Amino acid sequence: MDRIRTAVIGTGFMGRVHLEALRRVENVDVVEVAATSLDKARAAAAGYNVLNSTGDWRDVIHDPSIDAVHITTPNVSHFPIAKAAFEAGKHVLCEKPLAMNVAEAQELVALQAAKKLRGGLNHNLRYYPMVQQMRGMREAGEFGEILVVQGTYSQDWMLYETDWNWRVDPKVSGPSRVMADIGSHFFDMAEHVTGLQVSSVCSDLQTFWPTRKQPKGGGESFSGKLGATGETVDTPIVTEDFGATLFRMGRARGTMTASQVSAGRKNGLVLEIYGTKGGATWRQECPEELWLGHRDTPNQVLLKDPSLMIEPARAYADYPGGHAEGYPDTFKQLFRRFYASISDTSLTPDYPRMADGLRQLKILEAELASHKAHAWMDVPA
Ligand code: SOE
Repeated sequence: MDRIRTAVIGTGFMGRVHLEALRRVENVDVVEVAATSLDKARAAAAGYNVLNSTGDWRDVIHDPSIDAVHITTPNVSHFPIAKAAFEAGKHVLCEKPLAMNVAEAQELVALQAAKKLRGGLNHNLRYYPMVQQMRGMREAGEFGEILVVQGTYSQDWMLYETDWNWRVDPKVSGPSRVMADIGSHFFDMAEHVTGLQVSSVCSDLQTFWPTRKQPKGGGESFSGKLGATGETVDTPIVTEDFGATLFRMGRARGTMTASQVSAGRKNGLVLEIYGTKGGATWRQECPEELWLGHRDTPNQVLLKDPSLMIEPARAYADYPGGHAEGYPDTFKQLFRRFYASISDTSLTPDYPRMADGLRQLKILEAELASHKAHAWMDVPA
């Protein structure tokens, strides 16, 4: 099998997770790391044994020997980098959200199709084995017709006025924070698992901290008590700390909340689905378990074990029962499938695509419009 030469652009929390996961993809060599400074790029490259580094992402784009790029930079640069990469003939795996708005995302979807390149979007959370088990069981009809979809994505890392990260700046992150950053994971998973599409939304957003104390030296994601200390500037905040959405998926009905201020919840994505024959609940904080709900017999908890999983889901579990697979493994599963589709152009992509990124931005724009108008909004197909 030909080896694929790839580069990672961005060396924050996500860049490091991508670099690590890429080392677990058999036919890929990471040949360059790009950051906003050469020093940062060198430090990340050294940590993952990558030979080349640059302080300018354009060097990667202009290198004809590079086949694919991973974009793990703050949101505002996803669009220009992805556009330049497609124009230069490179496959793109982009962090979410795909772009700052629907119009940019539409341009990327069209460009990728015109160039006949592969484009993946990192909604990695689909690839926990027990999420695939839930999807496989739903496809096999085990829950019957899905009636109710409920859940949350709750975190606490932005609870205090002193918590700071680039995601609070709308010029860098976009007009929404929690709905774009984590609400989008909930909806991607809800649609992926149920096979239904969100058709309309009614949303309420809240910014609890109208100003935050911005550290003069910047702040890291999830730094919590280890966060920056020292001089700060009081900075006005316009993006939401919390959001709630009522939604319709055709005949099915649902509710979700997304929060970065829920004390004690570290990465609490919960998806509950209830159908005419049974229900299921998956929790990211206990990802190896799937709760199965029954009306007339005792409920069950299925612990991940490939030998007990439904056939299509088994391929997403690489370890035996009792050998936990977690967050970093979801990246490995997604990247393997992305690179397999580059090696074998006849493969139908089995990973979130540019179109899925566009879909999430359509849901997001409907949520923002709904909050503003205090009204239900339809989500265009
Ligand atoms: C921050 O809220 C964040 O890192 C998200 O950006 C990720 O997508 C999610 O997986 C964990 O939380």
